[in-house]
Amino acid sequence: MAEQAPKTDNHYDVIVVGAGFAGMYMLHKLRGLGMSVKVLEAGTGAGGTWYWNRYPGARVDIESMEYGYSFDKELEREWRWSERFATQPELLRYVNHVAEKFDLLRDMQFETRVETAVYDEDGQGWTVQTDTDEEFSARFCIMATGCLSTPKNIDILGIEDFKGPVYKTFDWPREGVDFHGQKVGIIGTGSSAIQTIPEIAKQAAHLTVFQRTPNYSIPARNAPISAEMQADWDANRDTYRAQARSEGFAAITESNENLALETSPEDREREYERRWKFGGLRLVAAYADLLTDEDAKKTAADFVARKIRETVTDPKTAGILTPTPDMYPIGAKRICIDTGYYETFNRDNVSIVSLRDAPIDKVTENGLNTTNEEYGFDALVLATGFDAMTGTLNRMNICGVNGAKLKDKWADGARAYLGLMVAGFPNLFVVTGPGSPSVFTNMIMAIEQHVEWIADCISHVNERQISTIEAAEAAEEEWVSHVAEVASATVLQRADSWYMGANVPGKTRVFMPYIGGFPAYAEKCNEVAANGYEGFELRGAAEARA
Ligand code: N01
Repeated sequence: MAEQAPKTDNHYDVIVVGAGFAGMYMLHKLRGLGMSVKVLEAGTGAGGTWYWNRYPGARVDIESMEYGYSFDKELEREWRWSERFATQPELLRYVNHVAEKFDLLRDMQFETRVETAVYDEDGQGWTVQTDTDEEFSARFCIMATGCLSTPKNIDILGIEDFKGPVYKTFDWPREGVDFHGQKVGIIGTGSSAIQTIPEIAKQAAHLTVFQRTPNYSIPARNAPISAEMQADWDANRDTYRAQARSEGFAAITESNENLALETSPEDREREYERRWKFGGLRLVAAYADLLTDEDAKKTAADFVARKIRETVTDPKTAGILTPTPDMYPIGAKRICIDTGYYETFNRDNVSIVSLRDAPIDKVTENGLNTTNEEYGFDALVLATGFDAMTGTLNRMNICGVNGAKLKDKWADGARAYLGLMVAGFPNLFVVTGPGSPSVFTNMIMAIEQHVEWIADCISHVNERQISTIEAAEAAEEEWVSHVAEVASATVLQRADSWYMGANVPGKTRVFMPYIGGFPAYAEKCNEVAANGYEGFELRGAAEARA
């Protein structure tokens, strides 16, 4: 069949790629500036992460009250979360409510995956091409493509030979899956698996969990939001939001300057116990040295290990489920927040296989062989994770000045100034890009801060009739060094984590998020803007770089 020429009549002020929380707010904000905007999204609806990750048990790991958008008071007042940690269906209802309230859908085009984004040779903006064979152009292109949106390639031998269904947590069937009466295998024990294992176990005849590396998981203590909690939030919302923004994670974690190693074992135990009982992320924020000191981390790791042993009745299973400090320091892989995870291993219909002892040899027609044993099952679930932070952008063919490709520039690790813009790629913004706090914070707060900064920046550029803005090489270099320096002061680089790109074979090992804390980062962004976008090159129409 002859190739069709792409359509060319789609010009906008801004193209936003992705209709998750970032793309939705970006659209709303830019409309407020009177700009024409098109949002292009691969899914059939808005919601990003919460659109794709529909596996049973999927929940937010930040308290729902803190997770909703904060930019609109009326929205905050009118929306009622039903649980402390909202489920994916509730989050998707919220997404649709926001989309309707701000009339967002009319500028969104779904089932449209951006494949190529090319900086125009005349220096005036970007042209993107999609898998629908359409072409769109705009002065600005904003990648609101998420940090965990491209699954890593499935690097398991024989997976295509399996005769039964293979379900992926990151692309779960919209109609759901009924596991009743089935023998199920699941590969992976990261956050997704830890949330879905208890739910699948409730249905399956038998569930076999294949674990390569155990994770530290903390109970969410999820519960309905009580009338008292709702009333408290209604009365103090602004204070709580400000408190979240003042903390490193941009969430209320009761972080403080106390040091685990300067606290008596009894007081430390009491504090860990209090936070363990409260549930969620607070345990890992108990002491400032939990980020930087291996011995401090060991105190928290020992505490969680003890909890695992107390919960899991079979000592061998408990041993397999318990990470040890020689594997990686607690927190260096993203802490998981669960509902009944460890308890699930006390069920008769659940077993765990340690792939550390005997790795997967291959997947077969009817199950899986490790180097030791054969396992049979009817359905396979993959919870194998993402090519985080850079995967989506590297897979898109993004070409900047003189056709330079982003993926070549990032071959030895992502480079971006403030995680917002990349030298050589004028008028292209990234929301929560590598080098920004992003995944080390409450993502909604990080998204709002970036969206507002980008909108202000575009407004500044427009008011001064500047045609292009681009990160300066020197400023980018300095920021990338700073991100690395801050990370190297911690022990987070010791794990083979997705923060490091180490979960993807062949990916350069670089710590990608900025962990200097949300307040310091936001202050730096504000300073840069107040100083006339220091570290950026702003060019007028006459000097636009082609
Ligand atoms: O992915 P992961 P995830 N053979 O990379 C294993 C966010 N999130 O989707 O550690 C065998 O954490 C891999 O083993 P190992 C959250 O930020 C949030 O679970 O590489 N095993 C690991 O156990 C989270 O951190 C929520 O040795 C293989 C697992 O698969 C991030 O998303 C919920 C393998 C992958 O774990 C990613 O979580 C869910 C192989 N070939 C996710 N390849 C919330 O609560 C991989 N594995 C909001």
